[in-house]
This record gives sequence, structure tokens and C-alpha cells, in this order.
Amino acid sequence: MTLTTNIFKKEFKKVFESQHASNIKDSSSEQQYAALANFIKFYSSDNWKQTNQLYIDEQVKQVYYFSMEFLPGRMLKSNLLNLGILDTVRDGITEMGLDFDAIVQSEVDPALGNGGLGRLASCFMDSIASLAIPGNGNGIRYRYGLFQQRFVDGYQVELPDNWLRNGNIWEVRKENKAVMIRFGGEVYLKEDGENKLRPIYSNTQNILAVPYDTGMIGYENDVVNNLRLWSAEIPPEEEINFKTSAERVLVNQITEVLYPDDSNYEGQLLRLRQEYFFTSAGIQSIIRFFKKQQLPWSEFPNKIAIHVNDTHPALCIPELMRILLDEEGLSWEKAWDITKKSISYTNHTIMQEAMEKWPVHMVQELIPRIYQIIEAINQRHIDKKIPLYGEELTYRTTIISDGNIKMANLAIIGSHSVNGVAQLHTDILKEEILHDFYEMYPSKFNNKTNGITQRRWLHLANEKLTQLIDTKIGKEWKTSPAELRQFKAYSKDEETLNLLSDIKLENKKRFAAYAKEKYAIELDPTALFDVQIKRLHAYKRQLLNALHILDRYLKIKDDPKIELQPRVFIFGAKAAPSYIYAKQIIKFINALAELVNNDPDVGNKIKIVFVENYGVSLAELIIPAADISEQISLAGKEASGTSNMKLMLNGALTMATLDGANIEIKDLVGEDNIFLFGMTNDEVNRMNREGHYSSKTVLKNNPRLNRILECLINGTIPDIEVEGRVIYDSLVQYNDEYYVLQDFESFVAAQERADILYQDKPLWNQKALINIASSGPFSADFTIMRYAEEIWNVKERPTKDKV
Ligand code: 26V
Repeated sequence: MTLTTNIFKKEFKKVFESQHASNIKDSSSEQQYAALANFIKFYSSDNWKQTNQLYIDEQVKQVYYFSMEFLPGRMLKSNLLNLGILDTVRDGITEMGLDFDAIVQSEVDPALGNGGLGRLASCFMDSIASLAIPGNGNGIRYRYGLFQQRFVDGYQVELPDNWLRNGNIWEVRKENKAVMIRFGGEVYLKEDGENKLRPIYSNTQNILAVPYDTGMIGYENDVVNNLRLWSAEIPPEEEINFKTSAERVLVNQITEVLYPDDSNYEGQLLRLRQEYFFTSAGIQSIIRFFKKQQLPWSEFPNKIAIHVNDTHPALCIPELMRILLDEEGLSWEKAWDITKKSISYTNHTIMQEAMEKWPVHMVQELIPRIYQIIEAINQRHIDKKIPLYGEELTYRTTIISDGNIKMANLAIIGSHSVNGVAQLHTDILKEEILHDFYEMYPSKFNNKTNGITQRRWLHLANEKLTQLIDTKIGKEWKTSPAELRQFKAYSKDEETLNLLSDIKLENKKRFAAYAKEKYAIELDPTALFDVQIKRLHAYKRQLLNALHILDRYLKIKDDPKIELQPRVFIFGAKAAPSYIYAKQIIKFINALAELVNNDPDVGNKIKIVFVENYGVSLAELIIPAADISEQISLAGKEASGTSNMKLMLNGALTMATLDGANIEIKDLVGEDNIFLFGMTNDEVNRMNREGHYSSKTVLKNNPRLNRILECLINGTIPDIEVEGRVIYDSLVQYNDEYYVLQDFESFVAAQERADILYQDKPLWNQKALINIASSGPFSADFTIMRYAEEIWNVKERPTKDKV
């Protein structure tokens, strides 16, 4: 059935009235949203059912993407887009006298992830469905998402994110698919009648894992895949065994809240519970599904690919082994072969402090049988590798050492593929961080540079730009992103460049209106909009950005008449609640904003907007308005970055160190269309090796920088006595771990080049256009095609339309 506006209006009215028993005209936008989301769910339900049935009937190989985090963003508009009914529905809603944008805004944005890793998982879900790849997400249905951030006197304050307050229309609770997870107790091996050892469990605590499924709608291809998020509950038949309220609390705690840290590993028992809970649930449901097909176990790796997103789901390995050995009675060799062939692993960080390791005693107590299996995997690894590689190398690669279980080592040994997320990152893994493993298993290592979905990050976030591109090169880029390169043909076309610049201005006005309403700050939309949006972390160097602003401020104070390119500096960043230094940087930037924004000498030359509660929805507002994309991490530290890709796709020029995917951006756009600065990874390594770096010496030779740093401690910036001192000391006394001062001069020089270029509007616009036209290779569609072909060995399916 093709949906016309008239049919839509009739159907929508029906849904609304059956739900609310009242007139639409008198309803709130929340109620209208609920009805519209229900309409979409109903509209796509046949496809959801049929996709699932097709996978069963044809026994196709399926991927299961295990991730502790998913950051899908609001789903209403993207579902309408992918169903091909966005315009029809928008027109219908408008004709009914309702406010479509208000309806869209009243959906909550589920923050079930911290940052890059979680958002990548959701971009991947969109691409997997849009490529008609049989794929499933597997994760946790947190009751509370990532904290909501507020600023009080410039300090970050965290509030709970009760995202389920008004229910969640997209999900379907599947009680009949629940599985039991066993924690604790004792386990011993006992011989069964057939000379086989079987584990006997006693005194375990059993917890029910109930799945909530959400349809992942492919782009105009009738595919609806499944995202399955698990929730912990007390099993009804065990109610009686949960005598104490403390035990009850514990069960509810498991899926209560997302850990708000993405860089600092802490050996928290609750987090280990979460990890085992959702991996065990996911693996059990896969096994259940596989067994229904009545195939021999040797077929398992031909039908199932299990992807482990960072090490958080690495317990998939011993859990799959446990089920194959204990419950299905396979031999160790067979089970191990199946496990390795099925599982693949992506590494997302080289930051040592984020590497997961669990104390042996904790794993032993919480999941005793899993511990036994990990121990056996470890022992077999040692026995097998010592004859081949000697003791020294082998012992450097063990899973268990110093009383800890190293999850990365488990993930590498128990999988057939290990990938990094940008070329440089993969090279660093191979040559430095995981070099010992690379010696052992060179063929496991491969690169899969990250990607983003152009449908959300261009089509939905920047509809005006989408229209311009559509009229110039057609619409094919939505499914064949390489087509974007056709847009290059317009890089000297005056009319197109002017339109591009008009669109950017409009997007900047839209952001300015938000800033005015929310923060009562007046922005000049013709100023250069300079954007840094990402988690707050020392290695990402928001501090370098802030010191550059301070430099500009001092220039203005020295000469209030100085001609400077007006800039609006936009920050969006959450700091982990326990990461004190990151929170001090937030306070510093907010204090600087307070000073600069209210200084009449400064006027429009500098405005600073630090948005509260940065997340997917705010990204969709900010990215289309950006002129400059700040990607200024210390070289070697940012595994890939993905905001760099989104900003480029929307015509921002990148201010970059040669780090992560910035290098690949540079290769695609050419050095003339990017602002590069700072040390390279090799230079950083050399500095580290030689150990000669002295931030004090840098300061001594740079009076300007010295003066800037003095402002942190001399009262120039009000109300940062504590923070200013801490930051100053980190740079001076503690020798500037992330080489902020070392890279400062070349950063400022690159910013000056940007100012000059911005004066030449046609040339700037041309470079913006080249950035847009060069960003096709960063579509997650390509990334997913490579995963599908080179790691998962799954096929895109021809869709009905294409057949
Ligand atoms: C690590 C940890 C450590 C223990 C506490 C909880 C926790 C939660 C998440 C993580 C993973 C952080 C890694 C991460 O998000 N990496 C980012 O991944 C992006 C997608 O690959 C990539 O673009 C970013 O460069 C990288 O920082």
C-alpha cells in the first residue's frame, strides 16, 4: 500500500482516538508523538515480522553485534525517512494543523551510551539494516541512561536520566524469550554415566533476563532488523528464594544504570555483573535460535557471527564455551574451534587506563564456572605457545597475570579477528600496544576505519543541504555514498557555492536562536562558528582550544580596536563524574565564557557557548552550523573519532592533528582543504622515548604563552582559584602529559590561517564543498560492507525492490 497524505491523516486520527479517546486538536505534542510512533510501529510491523521469518526460512548467516552501549538518538524522524514516508507524514501532520517539529522534539533521546563507541554501534545498526544484512544488536536496557548534565555556577552537576518515565513506544517486551542467568554459588565437575565430566551447580542466584526488542528499519528496503536489550528481573518461580530485600535490590541494580565513564577502568563488581548478564543472555538466545534449525554444531560458525564491541562483551567467549561443553556435551577442541570461528573483536582505545582487567577473586566468586573455563583457555594458550614462541613472549600474552584477568587478551585469543578503528590506530595496535599478539597471530589483525550514517547525519540533520545536493547530483548518495563525489563538479560553480553558504548561514541562525532561548546569549551568525563536541578528556585537549581563546582575549584587551575575525566557540562535552580534572576544565571554560561574553571590549569578536547536556540531538543541531571542526587530540591517542566525519560531511573544515581518522580525512580532501598542526605520532613517540620534554622550557622561551598561563592563577579569570591552579600545575609542575604547550604555537598559527581563509568567502565555500564531496568513503555503509565481507562473512541480501 502506498501511503497518501489523506490515508495517513485518516489512519493517524484513528490511532490517536483509540489511544486517547479525545480530540487531537486539544492534545499535547507528547500525546501526538505517542500516537505517531504507534502508527509507525504498526506500519512497519509486517516488515519486521517478515524480515525475521525470511531469516528463519532461508537459514541465512546472521550477525550479532554485542555492545554494552547504543546511542540511537531520537527515532521518529529516522524511521519515517527510512520507511520512505517522511514527506507524506509531515505534510499530513501540518495539514491537520499540528506542529511536526514539536512532535519530533517531544521524543526523549535515549542516552544508553557514553560517546563514540555507543554512537558507532547505532550508526552500524542503521547501515546493517539499510544494506539488508541479517543483523541483530544485543545490549542492555538501562533504566537510567547517561546522566543529564547541568551547569551550576559553571560546575558540572549530574542528574539522573529517567528516560523511561513516559514509557518507550518503540520497544516490545518479549517475555516468552526470557532466559535465566546464574550467578555465584558453587560448581564442581562430576562424571556422568558416559564418562564425561559435567558441572554441578549449587546455591546459585538465578536472575531472569527479559528482552525488549526494537525494530531497526532499513532505508527504503522493507528490512526491519532487531535490536535486543535485556532487562534484569526476579524470576517468578524464584520469588520465594529471594528472602532479603537486599537481594531484591541487587537484582534490580543490574540493569539500573549505565556506567558514566568511558576512559577510566574501575573494577566494579556491578559492572562485571552487567557484562556477564547481557553476554550470557545474548549467547543463550543465539543458541536457542540455532538449535531450532536442527543443524550440526559444526554449522554454527557458518550461521552465526558474534561481534564483540570493545572488551565489555568478551565474556561471550567463555560463555559460549560453557554452553557448548557443559550443556551440549561437545569436546573442548570442537567447542574451541566453533567459538574462535564465530567471534570477532574491535578495539576502540589504546588508553591504558581504559583497558579492562578483572580481579581473579571477583570473577571466581561471581561466575565460578566461567572462571574455570577462562583458566583452562589460559593454560592451553600457554601450553601451545611456549614451544612456538618461548616463555618470555608467551607469558606476556597470558589472560591471567598478577591476580587479574585481562579482557583484551581473552578477546584476542578467543576470536578470529581483531580490528582497530582507523589506519593509524590499527598500526599502533600492531606495532606497539598489541605487538606481542601481532607476532603470534598476524593474520587476525585488520583495520576497519569507522563510519557514520549519512542518512541521519546529512539527510535528517541538514535537510536544506540535502535538497541542494539532490538537485545537483540526484539522490543516489543515500544508498551509494560514493556518489557524493559528483558534487565536486560544483566546486567552482558560483551559484552552488552561494547556496551552500546561504544554507550554512541559516543553520547558524537556527543554532543562534537555540542559544538565545536557552542561554540568553546573542550570537552573530556571520561569525566563524568553531566547534568542539566530544567527551571531555585530557587527551582530547579541550584545554588547548581554551588557551587559544584566552590568547585572542588578551590580544583584544591589549588593543580593543584590533581587527579579528569574529568567532563563536561552541563546546559540548560531558565529563565522567569521577574525573575531577575533566570537570575542572569544564569549570575553567565556563568561567572564561562568563568573562569573555560579558566584556564590552570583546563584543562579537569572541563568544563562547558551552552547551549543557551534549548528546545526539544537540549534535544534530550543532554540526550543520559548524565552520570549523576541532579535532585536536594528541597524535596517537584518539583511536578514530567520528564527529570529525559528521562535521566534514556538513561542510566544516577540519582543524586537526594527524591522529585517528583525521589522517584519512587529510588524504581524501588534500592538504589544501584541512588545517593541520602539531606533532605527529612518530614525533610524540620520539619525545616520550627521549624523555627530554620540559614544559617549563617551552614556557621560558615563549613569553606570550607564559602570560596566558599566568591568567589561570592571577585572578584574570574570576572564580577559578582552585581549578586554575590545578590546571596550571598540570601543565607546568607535572610537565604537561598531553603536550598542550608543545603544540600551542602551531595550533595558533593554524587558527590564523583559518581566519585569513575565512575572509575569502568563495574560496572557503569551495573548500567546504570539497569536504562534503569527499566524505562518501566515511559512510558506515562502506565500513559495514567491509566487516560483512572480511570479518563476518555475511551477505547483503537483494531486497524485494531490487529482485
Ligand atoms: C571504556 C570503558 C572503560 C571502563 C569503564 C567503562 C568504559 C566504557 C566505555 C569504554 C570504551 C571507550 C572507548 C571509546 O568510546 N572509544 C572511542 O571509540 C570511537 C568509536 O570507535 C572512536 O571513534 C573514538 O576515537 C574512541 O575514543
